[in-house]
Order: sequence, then C-alpha cells, then structure tokens
Amino acid sequence: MRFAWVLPTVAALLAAGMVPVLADTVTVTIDKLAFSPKEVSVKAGDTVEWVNKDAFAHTATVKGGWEVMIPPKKTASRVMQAGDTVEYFCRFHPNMKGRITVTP
Ligand SMILES: [Cu+2]
Repeated sequence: MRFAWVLPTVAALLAAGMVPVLADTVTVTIDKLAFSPKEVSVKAGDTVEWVNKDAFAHTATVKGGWEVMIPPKKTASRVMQAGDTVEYFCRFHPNMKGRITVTP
C-alpha cells in the first residue's frame, strides 16, 4: 500500500484550505462590437475568456490597469485576482464596455 498516505494527506490539505477548488472559466463573447454578457461575476482565481467573433481585433482594457488583446477570430483570457473588480472597454472601440466583478 505505497499510496495509502495520499488520501489522508489530500483530505488534510483540503481541510486546511490549501488545495484550491477547481477554478472556473467564464466566457465573454465579442460579436458585432459588443461584449456579451456585458457583466460577469467570477471568483478570484477564475479565468475570463474572451471569444472574438469579429473580423478585427478588440481589447479588454482597464484604464490604469491591465489590457488583454483579442485578435480577430481568436480567444484570449486572463486569470482574475482578488481586487480585480473592474469596468473595461475596447481601446479601438471605446463604446464597447464591460464589467467584471471578482468575489473572493
Ligand atoms: Cu473593439
């Protein structure tokens, strides 16, 4: 029984909150110059993935913060950190706006 220690060890780590639960991926579709859904709520450690269906590039840009470039017909993603609750927009099309709420 070489691996008899594994289960109790994992159980102990889980109990101690040291093994993160599996993070989710939340998808935001970009189609015809709009983020959909416009507002998403994720947990810290979750990934937001943008799927760009348009034939031109977009960005998810946070003023004074991070920016994700989403090339045409491609996807791009970012892992959200605690404190990342933000309004974002597209640098090329400032009328495109979205919001991400990050809960702990
Ligand atoms: Cu754009």
